[in-house]
Amino acid sequence: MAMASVVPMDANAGLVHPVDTTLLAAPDREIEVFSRVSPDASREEVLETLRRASLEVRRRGIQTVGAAKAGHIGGEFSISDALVTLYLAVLNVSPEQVEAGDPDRDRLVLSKGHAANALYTVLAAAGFISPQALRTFLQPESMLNGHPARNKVKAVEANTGPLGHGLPIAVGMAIAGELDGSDRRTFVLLGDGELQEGSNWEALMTAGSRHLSRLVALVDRNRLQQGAAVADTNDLEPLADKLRAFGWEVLEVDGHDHGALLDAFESAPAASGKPTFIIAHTDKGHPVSYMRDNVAWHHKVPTPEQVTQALEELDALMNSKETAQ
Ligand SMILES: Cc1ncc(C[n+]2csc(CCOP(=O)(O)OP(=O)(O)O)c2C)c(N)n1
Ligand SMILES: [Mg+2]
Repeated sequence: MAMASVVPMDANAGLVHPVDTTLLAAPDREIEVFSRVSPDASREEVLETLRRASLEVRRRGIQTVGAAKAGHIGGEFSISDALVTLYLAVLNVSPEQVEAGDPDRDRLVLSKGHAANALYTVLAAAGFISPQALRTFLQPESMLNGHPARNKVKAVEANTGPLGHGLPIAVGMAIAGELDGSDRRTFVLLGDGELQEGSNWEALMTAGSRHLSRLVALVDRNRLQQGAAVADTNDLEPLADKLRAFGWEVLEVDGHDHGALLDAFESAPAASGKPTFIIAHTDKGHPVSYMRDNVAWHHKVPTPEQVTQALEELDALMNSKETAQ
């Protein structure tokens, strides 16, 4: 019998057990680890790194879901560009800061916690967890649960999964940052279907009335929730007007355009002193042809043939040097 190879979870010793990495099929290659973009890099270089990293993250992400036979690939692909932009070019957070518990590190809350696999893959690409750990996704005793758990992964700032909790948590974090006199920023990523949860609107009201200028929320506006369109379930429009009425600075961007995302994130804190809300227009499943904008892919599992096709499409985009838009 072959010896099982085991991933030591150094950063989480005592919290999680080592997991047998032979449980999930190995990918065709481990994900590349990108360092945070250098402050000296040109904008062109920054955007090229984000473009490549976003394709790599999707490549590895669909292999993980295919191997684990579970996941939320559509909503993982719609939020991948925002996550990559944040971890590689925006957030003031490093693996060392997380390890040391630096109170001034920026915070990110993935409120749409069902996209956990995208978060883990970006954390691996940014050096916060080992690329090999991705092979343990959803396995018994793995630190990589189907929804992010902060007691298992140190770089995870809040447990999420039940929709409607991340924004209220982030508001609390932003208030705590002000009380601490810290310059840290708090970012929270939401789903558009998630915005139907009433708890968000209490949190939006609190953030607006308290002028939490160092709080940045982004909604993954892919127009689809689980099994139906958002507009056919409980319409959010006119969303930007509602958010402005709640005291937020509102920006609308193409959520797959790294340059636009970068500019939007960097515009906060706004001169107005209001919290910033970014409506990121995206496609669920972007950019894979059979998945894009198709509600079935909320949590459908790709067959091995569909994984292969997605890898071919992603590799073609990687090689063509075109943007994936
Ligand atoms: C309170 C709560 N109700 C229901 C669910 C089950 N659920 C998980 S994802 C999802 C759809 C969310 O849609 P959206 O926020 O638009 O996510 P995205 O399109 O970004 O995947 C639902 C209903 C949940 N996680 N939490
Ligand atoms: Mg959605």
